[in-house]
Amino acid sequence: MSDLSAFRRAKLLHVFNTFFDVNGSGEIDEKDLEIAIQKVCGARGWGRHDPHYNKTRDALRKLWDVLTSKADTDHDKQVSVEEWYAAWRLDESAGREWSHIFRDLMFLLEDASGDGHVDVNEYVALYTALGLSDQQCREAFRRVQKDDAGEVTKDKFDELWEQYFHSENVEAPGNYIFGKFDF
Ligand SMILES: [Ca+2]
Ligand SMILES: [Ca+2]
Ligand SMILES: [Ca+2]
Repeated sequence: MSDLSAFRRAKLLHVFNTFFDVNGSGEIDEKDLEIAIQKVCGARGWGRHDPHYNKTRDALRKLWDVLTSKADTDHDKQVSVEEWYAAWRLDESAGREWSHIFRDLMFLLEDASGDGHVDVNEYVALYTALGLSDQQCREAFRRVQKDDAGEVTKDKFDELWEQYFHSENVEAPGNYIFGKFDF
């Protein structure tokens, strides 16, 4: 993985740890998926009979399928950190088709109200559910939307996503889209 910089690896590892390896086992597997569904829906007050619950579960399952289809190259039904890095490197040379599917699903998850914008409450609710502190999330969101009016549209999200996953610029606002600001 020598051609991924330490900075980009740190950003990738944050998403791996926060979003996917929810139980901290060092690998992503189906157990993490179930916990993530419970955490995200629980934090938003969506019980099993809420239509939002099904929508979130379906989005997370799809995200999981997209992730494993690309990254689990040794087919052990787990994604290791090295497999995760390798998937991102491969995607860069393959036109980023995979990461764009991934990106669109992430936006669906973040925009809990479905109005096409991510606002501060949606952002903070999601990342605190995944274990980040409220204070850290608020500061990260403040930096994300520095030049905007307090909400992140899909177009803006796409731009920030590119910065997060592909930029070496430590000042880019996109570095803060996953609830963390101190890389
Ligand atoms: Ca795990
Ligand atoms: Ca694997
Ligand atoms: Ca929204």
